[in-house]
Amino acid sequence: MSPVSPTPPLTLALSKGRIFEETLPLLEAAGVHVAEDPETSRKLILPTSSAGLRLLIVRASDVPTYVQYGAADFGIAGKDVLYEHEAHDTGGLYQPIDLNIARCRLCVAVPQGFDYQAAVRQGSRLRVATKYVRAAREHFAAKGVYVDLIKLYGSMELAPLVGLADAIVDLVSSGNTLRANHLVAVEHIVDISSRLIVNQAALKTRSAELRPLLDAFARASVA
Ligand code: PRT
Ligand code: MG
Repeated sequence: MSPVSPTPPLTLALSKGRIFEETLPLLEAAGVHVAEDPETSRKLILPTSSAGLRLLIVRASDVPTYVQYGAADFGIAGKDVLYEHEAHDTGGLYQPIDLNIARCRLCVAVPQGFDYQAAVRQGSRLRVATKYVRAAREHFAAKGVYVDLIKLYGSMELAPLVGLADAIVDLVSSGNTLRANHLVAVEHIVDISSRLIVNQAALKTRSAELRPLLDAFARASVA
């Protein structure tokens, strides 16, 4: 008799922090428990109560890459991350479900007292700092506003305070970070939430295992 190799568990890629925390109830709805907390455990691969599912803890912006190359079968990523990822890489990713978690909005913000509307009316060329270069470029192009985009990888709120930029394009949820840095949102670009993404090959070859999880996530995310 030839030995039968066991099927490897399905691998779900996601980031620690808000996405991990808001995914736990969705996993519970699918009957899956996660015993370890990635904030305290240093493990990057977390087992679950299901032998058929493990979690891969990666940077939020790396989730689409792991799923696209099949290192993870599926993953959870914000629309902000997916939109920027698609700017340089398309294909290989199927996006079946809006999970409605980690909700926020992408906004243009400026220092309190800066007359953004007047600057736009006068056709001033604005310096805008952002991590979301594709979304920002398309937003200002659609409005016909001239901008010089400055790519940053975090703490965009600092840029206008130290003269690096006139404005920022960043995610806002409670608004506390803007307020604490004397900034104000002047334009709402788009609402953001997180989507489930699935590797296209895995969707075909492992659909029997994936389907019950996708169905449970879809039911729990509208509840
Ligand atoms: O932190 P890291 O550089 O590793 O990556 P990341 O910032 O992309 O990851 P993480 O875990 O912070 O965010 C993961 C995803 O959560 C994002 O891709 C968004 O889709 C979503 N999300 C929801 C948010 C927020 N809400 C949010 N408020 N991501 C970031 N923020 C930041 C925002 O950039 C700003 O600095 O929180 C600050 C504003 O929050 P408020 O509550 O003060 O308005
Ligand atoms: Mg962050």
